[in-house]
Amino acid sequence: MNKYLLVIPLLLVQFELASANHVVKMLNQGSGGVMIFEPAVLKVAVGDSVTFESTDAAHNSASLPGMIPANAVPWNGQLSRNITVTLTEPGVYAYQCTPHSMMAMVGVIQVGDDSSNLDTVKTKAQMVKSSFVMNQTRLDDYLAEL
Ligand SMILES: [Cu+2]
Repeated sequence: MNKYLLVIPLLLVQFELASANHVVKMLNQGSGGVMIFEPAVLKVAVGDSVTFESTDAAHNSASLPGMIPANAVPWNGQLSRNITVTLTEPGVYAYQCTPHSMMAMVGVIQVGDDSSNLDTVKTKAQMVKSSFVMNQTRLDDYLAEL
C-alpha cells in the first residue's frame, strides 16, 4: 500500500510542470458581439502559452503598450495569421486587434493569478477606451472579471 501512496505526489508534480496551451479565437461574430476575441477573458498559469487563432480573417492580436507586466515581452501578430505567445511573467496582459481597436476588439489575460499591475492596466484602459466608437464598456467589463 505504501508504494501506491508515493505515486500520487509524483503525478501531481508532473501535472504542475506541464504548461498548457490555450486557444483564443479571433471572430467577426461571437456570443458577446461583433469583432471579438473568444474567450476575451482568460486566466492561465505562468509558462502557459496562448494561441490567437485566425478563425475569421483580417484580425490580429497585439499587446497594448504599458498594459502588460513590466518584464513581459510584447507581441504583434500579423493579420489573418495565428500567433502563439508564451506568458512567463505573472500579471495582467491587455491586447487588441489593431484594425478593430476602435470597435473595442480587445482582450485580457491574467497570468499566475497575479494582480500586481492591474491598477496600472485599469488606468491605461481609460485612455484606450476613449477611442472606442462602440462597445465602450467592454474593456472595463473584462478587467472587472479579474
Ligand atoms: Cu479584428
